[in-house]
Order: sequence, then C-alpha cells, then structure tokens
Amino acid sequence: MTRLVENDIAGLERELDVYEEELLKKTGLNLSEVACAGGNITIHDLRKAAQSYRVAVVPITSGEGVIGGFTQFVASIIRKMGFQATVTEETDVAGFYEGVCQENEIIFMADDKKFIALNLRTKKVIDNGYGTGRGFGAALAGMADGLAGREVLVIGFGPVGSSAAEYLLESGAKVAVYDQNELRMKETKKDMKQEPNLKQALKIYDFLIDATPEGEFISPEDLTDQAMIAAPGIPLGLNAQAFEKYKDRVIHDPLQIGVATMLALAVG
Ligand code: PYL
Repeated sequence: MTRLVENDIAGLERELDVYEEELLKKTGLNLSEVACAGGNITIHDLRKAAQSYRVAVVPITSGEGVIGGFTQFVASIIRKMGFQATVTEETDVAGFYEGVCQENEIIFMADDKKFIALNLRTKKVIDNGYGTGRGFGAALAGMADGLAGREVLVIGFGPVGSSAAEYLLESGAKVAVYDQNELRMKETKKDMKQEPNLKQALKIYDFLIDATPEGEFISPEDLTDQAMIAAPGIPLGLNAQAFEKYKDRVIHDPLQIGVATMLALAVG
C-alpha cells in the first residue's frame, strides 16, 4: 500500500464539490451513489443511516505519525455523504475513547498498515482496500453505463484489485486479471481469466482497473482508443501523455471513493 503524504491531500477538501461534479459527469453518479453501488445499499438506506449514526475520525500517531489534513479530509468526505462527522481532539486510544464517549457509533482510524471503519452498533469492520476496490469497480460500471457481459482487465490483484474483481463478477462482468506476482495470480478465482502478458492485454481490453502501486507504466499507445480506466492505485499508472489523452475517461483519487464506500459498507 502506498502511504499518502500531506501533498496528496492538500486543497482537496476545498475542491470536493468540483471533484463530485467531475465524477458525476464521467459516471452519471455522485459520490454517495458510487458508494451505495459499491456497498450494495440503497440511497434511501444511506440517508436513513445518516440520521441514525454519528461518525468520529481518530488521528493515529503510531509509525510514521499523522498525515497533515488526512483525518480532516476523511471527515469532510463523510459529511459530503450527509453524515455528522468530527475529528477527535485527542489521538490514538484517548481519541477512540473520546469518540465513543461522545456517542459516535462509527469510528474511522488509520495507522500505517490498516485504515478501517468500525461500526460499534453492528460490530462490522470495513477495510479501506476492500471499500476502495468495490467503489472504483462501481465507478467504472457507471462510466461504462453497465459492465454486465463485458470484459474488464484488473491490473494488480492485491486487496484493492481483488475486491474490485469481486464487485465486477457480482455485476456480471467477465473479469481478467494481470499481476506481476505469480503467487497472487494463483489466488485468482476460477471464473477469472489470467492474462500472462500486460502489454498484450492492454491492447485488447477497453475497461481497466489500475490497482497497482506502480506509477506511469502505461503510455497512450498501450491502450485501445475506447479505453476507460478506474485507477484506485496510487500513484496513477498512466503516464502524463496517457492521462492527457484519456483524462475524461479516467477516475483517480487518493481517498474520496474509498472512504465513501467504506461508510456505505459500514452502515449497510
Ligand atoms: C488510506 C491511505 C490510502 C493509501 N494509502 C493509505 C495511507 O496513506 N495510509 C496511512 C494513513 C496514516 C494516517 C495517519 C493519521 O493521520 O491518522 N496515521
């Protein structure tokens, strides 16, 4: 998992409205709708949950410490979904205690290994990689106006890629997987096609999930003319030329879709 830095987040809270307008233009869905599709709940259920749950986001100082703006941005994404959300004054265990004492029943917190949403009422715990994969799968389906029966290539079969592949199979898509790691390729499900050569695969698939931590390994000439790319992986796998050519059909963000889908899954 690539660890975010303050620069990855700086200014994004202010631009959340612009981000959502762009997401709507590309997918026909707003952030809540992408999250509900990925989380398999209705917008009505999400609205009901927003009236019944309060959310706390706890800064965690372990490992490399807090990331400037991280918890504040997570809280603003959650508020964008119509929920009350606060960042605790305290950090770590004291912050968790503060969040629970203030009757927040959903707690978001991240150390360097795990970013989770914990529902204290139902005891559900949702991991960011799982939520991110499903959310980006839903966003790609929105952009493609449905993926049932269509072939999708998932690049990278880690926690995010495998969760995206699960969502795509549920949506009726024909899923193909490429991972440079042989062991990960062995973990793919029997109803997933294994692609042994990435360059050859990129030339035949129009629908792509870039779930790798590699940056700038895809050039414009690698892709089909109709390519649509949902890229949860950080950094973006498209190089600058490829992004320039396909930017209207690329979905990429450091936290928004993942956090939104974690919340939908946590209350679902
Ligand atoms: C959740 C992000 C998505 C990609 N990489 C993950 C990451 O950067 N994890 C580390 C998060 C550390 C947060 C820090 C804080 O500010 O509370 N402990």
